[in-house]
Parts: sequence; C-alpha cells; structure tokens
Amino acid sequence: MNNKHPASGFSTRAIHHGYDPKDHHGALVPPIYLSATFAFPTAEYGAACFAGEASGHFYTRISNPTLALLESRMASLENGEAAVAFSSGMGAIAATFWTLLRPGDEIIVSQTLYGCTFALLHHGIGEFGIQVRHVDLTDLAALQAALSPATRMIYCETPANPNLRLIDIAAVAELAHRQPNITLVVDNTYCTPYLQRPLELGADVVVHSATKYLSGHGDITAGIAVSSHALAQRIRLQGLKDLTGAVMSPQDASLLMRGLKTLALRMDRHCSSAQAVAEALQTHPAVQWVTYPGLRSFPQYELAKRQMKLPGGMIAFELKGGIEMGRRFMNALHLFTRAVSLGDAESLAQHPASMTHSTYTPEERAQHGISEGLVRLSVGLEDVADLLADVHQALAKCSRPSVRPAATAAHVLR
Ligand code: 3LM
Repeated sequence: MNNKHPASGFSTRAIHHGYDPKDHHGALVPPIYLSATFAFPTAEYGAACFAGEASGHFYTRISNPTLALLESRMASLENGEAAVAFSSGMGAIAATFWTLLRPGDEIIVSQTLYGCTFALLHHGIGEFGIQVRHVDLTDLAALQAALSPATRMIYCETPANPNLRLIDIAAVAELAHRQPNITLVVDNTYCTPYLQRPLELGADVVVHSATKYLSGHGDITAGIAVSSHALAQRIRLQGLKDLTGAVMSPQDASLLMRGLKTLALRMDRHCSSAQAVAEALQTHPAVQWVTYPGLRSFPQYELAKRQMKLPGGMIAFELKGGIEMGRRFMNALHLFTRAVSLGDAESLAQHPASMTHSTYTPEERAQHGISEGLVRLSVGLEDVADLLADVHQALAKCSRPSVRPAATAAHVLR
C-alpha cells in the first residue's frame, strides 16, 4: 500500500498514511468499497486466496480495501505492524480473547475494567474453562506471585474505566515477558495513541473501542486491535473470520478515518477542558473527592506524566451525599448530556454503578474499586466557559449548608 509519509508526525499520518489521491482518480477522500465479495480473475487464483498463497481481497469479513487502509493507518498511529478492524470494541476484545486463549489457560486481568469486558470474562470465557484471575497490577509483587505456567495473557485498561486507576505498562510488560508465551493486551480506549502508545512500552496487543475518541463523533460503533503481523493475522483469521464475525462495515471505516484526521486536535481540547472541569470540582465544597490524572492530588500523578502525553478527557468524582446527590447533579445538568459512552464532541455524564458497570454486583464493585456514588464525566469539545458554568450551576443545586472541603482521591484508590 502506498505510503509517502512513513516518518511523519502523528497528525500527518492520521490524515495521509497509506493513501495517494493519484491512485484513485484524484479523489481527496478515500473511496468506500462496499462490495462484500471480490472477483477472482481465475479459479486458480481464488483457490490460492483461500489457501493463503495469494494476497488480495476476496470477502469483506476477511479483508476489504477500505478496511485495509484504516487498519494500516491505525497500525501506524499505534506504532504497531498491523491492525484488525471490528464492528465494536467488544468485538475486538472478544476476538482477541477467543484467538489467544484455550481451556486450561489462565488470564490475569487488572482489578477495574469496563462493565461488558468484566461480563465477557466472568460470564463468557470464564465459563469455557479459562481461569480468570483479577490481580492488582499496580502491585508488581502480587503480579509476580500470580504468574503461573498456565498464564497466557495479562489484560488491563489504563486508565481504567471508570475509576481512572493507572497500570505501569512498561513494568508489567517487563515482568510478563520474563515468561514465554504470555501476551500483554492493553485497552487504550481512554487515551488513544495520541496520548499513550502501549506497544512502545512493551505491550503485545492494543485494543480499542473506536466508538469513542478515535471516531470522536458518536455516530459509529467500532473496534480495533493492533499488534505484530503474526498476531494480527491470527486474530483476523480466527477471532474475526471464524470465531466472532464481528467485521466493521466499510462505511464505518470511512467515518472512522474522518474522525482520525482531527484526533490530535480534539484530544488536546478534551484534555485542557477536562483539566479545568476537574480543578473546578476539586475546589467545590459539595465534592467529596475527584479523580483526574492531571490533578496533583491524583495518586499516580507521576506515572500519568511519564506514561501519558496529557491526562485525558475523563473525570470520576463523588459528591457529598453519594449517589443520591450524584443523581441530583446529573439531573440538573443542561449542557452535559446524561448518556453512556465517551469521547464524543458532546460532553456526557453517567453513573457507572447503575449503567456501564451494572454488570458487576454491588459486592464486586466494592471489591474492584468502583464506588457506588461515582459519577463519570466525558468532557467534550464545547466552550470550556459553558462547561464550567453548567457544572457550577448543577453543583449549586447539590450544596449543603455544612460541607467540608473536597478530599483528594487517595482514599478511593487505596
Ligand atoms: C462506556 N464503553 O460508556 P464498544 N473498552 C472500554 C470501553 O469503555 C468500552 C468498550 C471497551 C462504554 C460503552 S456502555 C453500554 C457504553 C474501555 C465501551 C467496548 O463495544 O465499542 O462499546 O466498546 O464506558
């Protein structure tokens, strides 16, 4: 595939990588190949495609020119060798699990995970003879003690959805790779490759919900897995082709590539506005605690600075008065939309315990560091003054006469 910009900057590759209008009648925007199937010039060529002896597109569930362009662009942005596109983040995660794990294997996962990933582990692969073990991956001694000859995968989100706990990817990768046959998989949805590139830190596979920041406009569901050529080929030919069939549509690939063009610009704005909102929350007397990697009070502030280019667009906080007050806050918002998902232009607010993380029991949430009163904000691209005004007017409806100053998040993450 044409690539005139191999060593260019992030945004240049997000806009141009793998595409030259000269090869497409001068079309500035890559064409969308809708075709589900592709003609074989000869019967022999068709047989060679199926035998893996000829490269070329022959059926869109396996590969397609529009998907291939997106995949090469995502591989470039994550600094991986290859990528595979899926119809959702869960499709990418499930295909990675089903490809790389077999009955009798063990997967070590971090404590806090997105609700449906937790459900996939405990009500999906965990019921098919794969041992799922949650380990506090911030504790390297605990990880070392948990590793066994059956361990085949370590999986984490960093920052974690929804409590923003970080995992030191380089440290975990170093430990993981002392043992052969362990694949470290990192969900990079919260950061995108603009803020954090796990493969450069030693991870083997990066997965994304591209429904979020990567596409950025809330108009598609999509997923991506990025890795070496060899792993991507296995994930494509087993996880995608045979085990899940969760293929991305070419139209969605086009929308995703449109989103990627502005990824860096959008992330800069998400991060600067989230910093301002987090600081406003931290100083407000109605707030019990606030967690945001850009606050000095963030327990892993140094790791955040080392591992992430900027602190991201997501905030977790709790009001004095817990979820009762949290609901009052959410219902008082005018500009923030009450909705799940994240990374859209529109600012969103949701309550994980009753929404995205309702797949955990209350006991499991307590065990996995997800407070019942936690409110999650996805700070969007509106004018920051308007966002601050909305947060302030909603907080004003939550203030009590005798409130103490806001605490840091340290107690929540302990
Ligand atoms: C959410 N999250 O609101 P899709 N990995 C992470 C995620 O946050 C998500 C996925 C994977 C949310 C979705 S809840 C019903 C809405 C870190 C999704 C899964 O399959 O593309 O939704 O990605 O937190």
